Amino acid sequence: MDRTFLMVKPDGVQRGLIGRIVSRLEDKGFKMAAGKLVQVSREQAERHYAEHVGKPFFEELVGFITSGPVFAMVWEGDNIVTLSRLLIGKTQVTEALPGTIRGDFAAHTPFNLIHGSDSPESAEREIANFFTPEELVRYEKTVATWV
Ligand code: IDP
Repeated sequence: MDRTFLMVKPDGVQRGLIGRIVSRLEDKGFKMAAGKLVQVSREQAERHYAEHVGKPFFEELVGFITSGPVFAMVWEGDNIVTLSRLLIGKTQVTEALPGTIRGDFAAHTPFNLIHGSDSPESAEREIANFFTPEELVRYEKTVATWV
C-alpha cells in the first residue's frame, strides 16, 4: 500500500474547508492513516520546504505556512502520490483546472489550500517531519476490495 503526506494549509483551515477536502479524498476511496491540527514551527516549515530554500517566494511561503494551524494527514492507497496530486490540481491557481481542489476553491498562489507529496521519497520524509510512527493507525476498510 502506497502512502503520502497531505496537509490542509492555513488558508484551508481558516476557510473551513478541512471537511470538504477530506471528503474528496474519501470519495476517491483512499484511507486516512493519521490526521491532526498542527501549529507549524519555523524549523519544521524550513524542513518541509527545504527544496525551496533560496527561491524568491521562500520567506513568504514559510510565513504563510506558519501563520495558523494546518491539518496534517497521512493517507494510503494504490498510486496515491500521483492520484492525490491529480485531485489537488496544479500549483499555480491560474493553471489548476476546475474539478480539482485548487481549481474549485483557490484563487491566489501561494494560498492554494493543500500540500501533497510529489514522490514516495518526499512522502516518507514529510511524514517523519510531522508524525511519529505510533501515530499512524493500521486498520482495514471492508469496502477496500470494491474500490
Ligand atoms: P506544490 O505545492 O504544488 O507541490 P511546489 O512547487 O512544491 O508546489 O511549491 C510549494 C508551495 O509554494 C506551493 O504550493 C505554493 O503555496 C508556493 N509557491 C510555489 N510557487 C510559488 C510562486 O511562484 N509564488 C508564490 N508561492 C509559490
